[in-house]
Amino acid sequence: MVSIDKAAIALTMAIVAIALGVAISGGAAQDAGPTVATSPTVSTETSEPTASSSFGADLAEKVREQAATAGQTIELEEEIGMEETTMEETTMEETAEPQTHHVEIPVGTSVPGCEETNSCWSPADVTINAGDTVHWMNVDTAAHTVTGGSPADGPSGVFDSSLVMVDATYAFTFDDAGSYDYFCMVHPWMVGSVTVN
Ligand SMILES: [Cu+2]
Repeated sequence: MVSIDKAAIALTMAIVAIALGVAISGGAAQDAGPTVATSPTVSTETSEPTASSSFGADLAEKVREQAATAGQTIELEEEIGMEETTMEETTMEETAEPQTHHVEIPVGTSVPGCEETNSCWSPADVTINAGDTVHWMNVDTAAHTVTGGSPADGPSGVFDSSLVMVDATYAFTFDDAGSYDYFCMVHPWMVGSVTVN
């Protein structure tokens, strides 16, 4: 989502930059013809030497006109850009692809201790969307299980990897929203959770 938003902002900025260039060149072309000199007591806004010079006054007028035109163009483009961003986000939600979330079974979890820092799984708690998959990888030097439920209540039956050997993996797709505690049946201090939105 973040990269999409950045892309949308970059696109909008590019559109504005192009529109600004067109507005300025268009304004310059319009002003290329005979210009009507207006009041000589013009600007304190520009640093052009305006003193008693009708050319300077004309130039200041042109600069102000171009600035005004460019300002209007930018406002218009910003509105268009915001609409495009909203449409993209809506489309993203409708077509959101299922994601895979990775959890490692870290080294050293076959002896107690990791539970003190909630690090028996890395990460121990993950939050996903319905339809997403969690993929566990055992990078420890011992076998473990990924078993839905809790040490106190036992296996829930929702998912159970059985033994996941060293360097092996287990994956489960969560189709239903809810909060799923899980643990390792070999090392019951290893507890984690998956929250499915
Ligand atoms: Cu274990």
